[in-house]
Amino acid sequence: MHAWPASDVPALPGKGRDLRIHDTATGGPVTVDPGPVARIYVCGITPYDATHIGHAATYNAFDLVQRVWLDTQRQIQYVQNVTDIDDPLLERAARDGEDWTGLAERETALFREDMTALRMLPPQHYIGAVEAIPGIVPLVERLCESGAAYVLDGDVYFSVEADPHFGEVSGLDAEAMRLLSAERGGDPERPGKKNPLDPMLWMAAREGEPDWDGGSLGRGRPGWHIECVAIALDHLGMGFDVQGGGSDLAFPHHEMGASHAQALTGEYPFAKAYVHAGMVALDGAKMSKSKGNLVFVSTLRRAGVDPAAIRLSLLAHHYRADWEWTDKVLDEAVARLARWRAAVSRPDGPAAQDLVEEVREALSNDLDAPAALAAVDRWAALQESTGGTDEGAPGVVSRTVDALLGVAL
Ligand code: 5CA
Ligand code: ZN
Repeated sequence: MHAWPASDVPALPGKGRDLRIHDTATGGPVTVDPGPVARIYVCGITPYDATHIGHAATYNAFDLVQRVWLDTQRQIQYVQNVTDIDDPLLERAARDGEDWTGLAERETALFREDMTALRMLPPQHYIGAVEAIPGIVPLVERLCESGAAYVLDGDVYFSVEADPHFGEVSGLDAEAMRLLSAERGGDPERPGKKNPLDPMLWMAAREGEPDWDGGSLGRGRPGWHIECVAIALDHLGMGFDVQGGGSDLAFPHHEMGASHAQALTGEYPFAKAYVHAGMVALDGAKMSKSKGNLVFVSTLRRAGVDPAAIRLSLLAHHYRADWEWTDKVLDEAVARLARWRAAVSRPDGPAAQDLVEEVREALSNDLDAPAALAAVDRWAALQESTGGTDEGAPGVVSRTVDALLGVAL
């Protein structure tokens, strides 16, 4: 699939800093030390509805990861998927009497527009589940041959016991895993499974649902976790730097993905760091397509909200925090954007070298965007109260905010 256009990332004076980030698997901060090419996989959308603020907040976190890396002169291999075949997509298409492919294409196109408007850097490889099927089938066949997978009434399951490291990504106990598995697409109650947690790798063709050639597996469609594993292994290989998503993906999705890949390759780990963003809520509950309590990026844009203000709303919250979207959040971002734009509109101002370093330090410290905003606020307040004589300082501030925060002033 094609991704979306990249906005320019200006180069900044001085030297970027290495990223320290919270890794779910170790439960603490790790210094990510990629080689000259940093490798990141971020789980993409299931395109049955428009991009909401929760999605945007999660993609914002991983956009910051890239901006910190780019500031250290690294190249980036960024891969993102689109889950363009899965139960929720088929259910929504059936509910609305619509063709599921049309629904997926339309919502993916809208996602691209939203990401472009928000100045999120595009992945180098943007891959749909459907186009990944020819690569998924041989992986499932290999898991079957090695005894890491088994067949139950035509469906193929992964045996979590095949990976000695199973459980290390989320660190959850068996009971917590069982509850989350039932909530998030698993089927722990299905009789005949070796372990109730075992996830499906390949679902045999169902009446009235789309299916594909699965070689020795028979016709069917892929499970969710193997989709991301196949795409990540194909474009990044084992031991890539960061796997990212919202905190609801830590279990089962990232746990199972790591186990699939580790059982397949005999290598460890799948990703060096598993990074998870907090959940954005609306009216007291997690924003989710299934609940319908959503604020869409596209709706805000159509109402004339500046995408830079939407982005500042996201940046005002630490990526690991759970937070609530309110009108006040947006109003404050709109006011901040106006203050910053006024401050950089003059040809001179207070010196900006310290500011560049403060923003770098904040972001390298587990992506502390609120601290970065506070640093820019201080400069803008100084500009407003006393001004300054440094020629070109406003330009440096503008480029810093653009390069490291993705906000065009
Ligand atoms: N296609 C899969 C990943 S392979 C999927 O989870 N799609 S999704 O459309 O449901 O979510 C896309 C991303 O947005 C995921 O990283 C998910 O964790 C994140 N996300 C979903 N809801 C929220 C929310 N309310 N707040 C923050 N992030 C969210
Ligand atoms: Zn995924």
